[in-house]
Amino acid sequence: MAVLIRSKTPADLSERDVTNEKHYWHRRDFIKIAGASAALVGSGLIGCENGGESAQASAEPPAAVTGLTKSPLSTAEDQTDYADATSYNNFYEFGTDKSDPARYAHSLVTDPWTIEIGGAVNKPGKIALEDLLAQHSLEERIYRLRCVEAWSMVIPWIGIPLASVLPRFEPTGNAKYVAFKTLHDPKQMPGQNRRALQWPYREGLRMDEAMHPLTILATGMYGREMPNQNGAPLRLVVPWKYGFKSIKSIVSIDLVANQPDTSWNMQAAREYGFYSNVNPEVDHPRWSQAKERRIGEFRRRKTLPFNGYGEQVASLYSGMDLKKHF
Ligand SMILES: Nc1nc2c(c(=O)[nH]1)N[C@H]1C(S)=C(S)[C@@H](COP(=O)(O)O)O[C@H]1N2
Ligand SMILES: [Mo]
Repeated sequence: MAVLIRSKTPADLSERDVTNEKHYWHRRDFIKIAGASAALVGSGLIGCENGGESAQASAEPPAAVTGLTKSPLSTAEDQTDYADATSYNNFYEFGTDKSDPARYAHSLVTDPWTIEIGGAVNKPGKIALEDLLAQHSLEERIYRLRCVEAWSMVIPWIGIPLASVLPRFEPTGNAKYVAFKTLHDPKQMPGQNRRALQWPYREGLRMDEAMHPLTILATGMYGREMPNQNGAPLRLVVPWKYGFKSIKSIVSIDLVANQPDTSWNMQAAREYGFYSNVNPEVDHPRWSQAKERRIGEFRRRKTLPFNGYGEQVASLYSGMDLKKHF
């Protein structure tokens, strides 16, 4: 099914929350109807366990999150419509079409959810997400997300800084990198029955990137808990890097001595490097990275180095050749 991208009207800007949700639920109804018939045929996922009933189950609105503090690290730019941010997604565990995650990700059970922290730490262990969150206050941070496919969004994320989570597990001197993994369970994630990527999805950061104050573990967006298609219940957000670094539905975090494998680098090393910093000067081998289309806008924008966060993060890479370490 074609993805509907609606352009912004002044009404949306003044009544953003209410209007967006109305459009969102309206669109869900549309998907429900279309999903029962022709739209599923092209997806390649028809016949898989949860195909037919998907839209209905995903129409449950995520619960509102209260008691948020607003982060001073937020951008003041116009936010992407909620409907677009939750229907135009990359989450290959549910299929490779942009519309697949919204249609299929309801089959993921996100509560209860446990995260295992291990590797070079003095206090390894498993922790229930609710216990982890009980130790932190949730913040809202409005960050840009820039996909390597040359589109971008501005999303009000809810989360906690990774830098306040890792020290609890007491990283040792051998902890130079952080390795993240997504859940691997083809019953819940039907896209894992195909070899679109090697599963589980994995990502990594250098320790100083992981500890940077801009890096967060996100548990929600737009004032609500995380929709499944956006990586519930816990995903990474690293706003100066391409979106594929922001691994969804995380079940393990390992502190490691050596640069870890990352899914897209394993898939196509020429196209996706470990660092993945947004860089208008380094083209993707198959397209330019100089411009991007902000979802909801018509005219393309110039892409900024480090996705516009250069002032905060460029020093992490001083002395590195960023054409080589792309
Ligand atoms: N586990 C997992 N995480 C993932 C992906 C994925 O396929 N699987 N896709 C990545 C890519 S390419 C992007 S652009 C972002 C998209 O996040 P969004 O759908 O919330 O906009 O998620 C990233 N995280
Ligand atoms: Mo992406």
